[in-house]
Amino acid sequence: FSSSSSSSFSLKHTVLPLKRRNCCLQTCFSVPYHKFVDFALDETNLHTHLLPSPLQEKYNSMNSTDGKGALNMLSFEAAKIRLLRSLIIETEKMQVLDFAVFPKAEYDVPIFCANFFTSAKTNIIVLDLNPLHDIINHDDYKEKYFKSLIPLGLKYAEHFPWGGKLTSESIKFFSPIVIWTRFTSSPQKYDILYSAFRDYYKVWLELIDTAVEETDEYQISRNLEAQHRYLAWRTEKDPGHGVLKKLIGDTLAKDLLRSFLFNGVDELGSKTFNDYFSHYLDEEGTLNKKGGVVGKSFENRPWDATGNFLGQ
Ligand code: BLA
Repeated sequence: FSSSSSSSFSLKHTVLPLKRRNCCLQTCFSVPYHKFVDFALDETNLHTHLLPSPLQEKYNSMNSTDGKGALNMLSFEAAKIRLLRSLIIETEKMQVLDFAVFPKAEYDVPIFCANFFTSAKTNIIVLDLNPLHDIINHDDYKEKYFKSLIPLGLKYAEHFPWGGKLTSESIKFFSPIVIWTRFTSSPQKYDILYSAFRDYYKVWLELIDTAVEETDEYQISRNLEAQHRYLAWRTEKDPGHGVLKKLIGDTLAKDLLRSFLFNGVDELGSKTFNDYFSHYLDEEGTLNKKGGVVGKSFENRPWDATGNFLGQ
């Protein structure tokens, strides 16, 4: 547990009381997610100039209701980045990293997404460059960003087997190089995960670096709507909701989701979840919280080794 290596950020997120660190070490599943965030911030600063986001003032650190857990939040923006934000949760029972970077609407670059949930028993991992636009039906967008990345995906698919069935809608937000996996905790796995995180993040930085600013109003509004749709999906359906609710209560959890994690859901567009995902409405027209209409699918990785989609 080193403290922040990004000296330009004298932020509170790495300063945890000693007691908390010891208790993490004793449970033997400790994984230093701060290290991941420090890497990402340092690396981003090699490419662009990060500025603290206005969100930082309100969302920085808080304790769970029972006082036994800590939530640490960071947020920044940059020339091409609307929002880079991270949430780290540390309790006696789990550690969570939710790290995402949202490009400005002038760029159709994928959204960087790292969601790692670690408990004593298991790890639930999603690491991806979430495509902004449909890649299952639109080869041009897939070719533009993912064709050259397939070997990177294959390299890690070897270490991280497909995590099994997932909410079927989610697959549309994932790229052919998504790492969706579950594993039991081990230091070796975390080393590989850290390596994957660094590789994926470096690749994402290259994409945003070389991205050319869109000037066509129609394309910008398409990008904006795609981001808003993504935010609407995640605000409503993120499997982390339940955990957050337990930790900090319903009101704070909702606020954290809408205003911090998926910031923009109330500002970037006026469509609702129902407008975007009408197939989630059940016969009575109420929101089907369990997603039962669509259900879970994709027992196995639905892309072949060349990046072709094999699902429906
Ligand atoms: C489970 N998290 C999952 C699953 C996915 C994701 C695919 C498998 C279960 C399912 O699909 O219903 C993650 N899903 C995503 C992501 C996207 C998506 C990243 O659609 C992006 C488009 N997970 C978190 C956080 C917590 C968390 C912050 O990201 C906790 C605070 C917990 N995720 C968590 C837990 C489960 C889970 C506890 C298992 C519970 C379950 O299967 O519903």
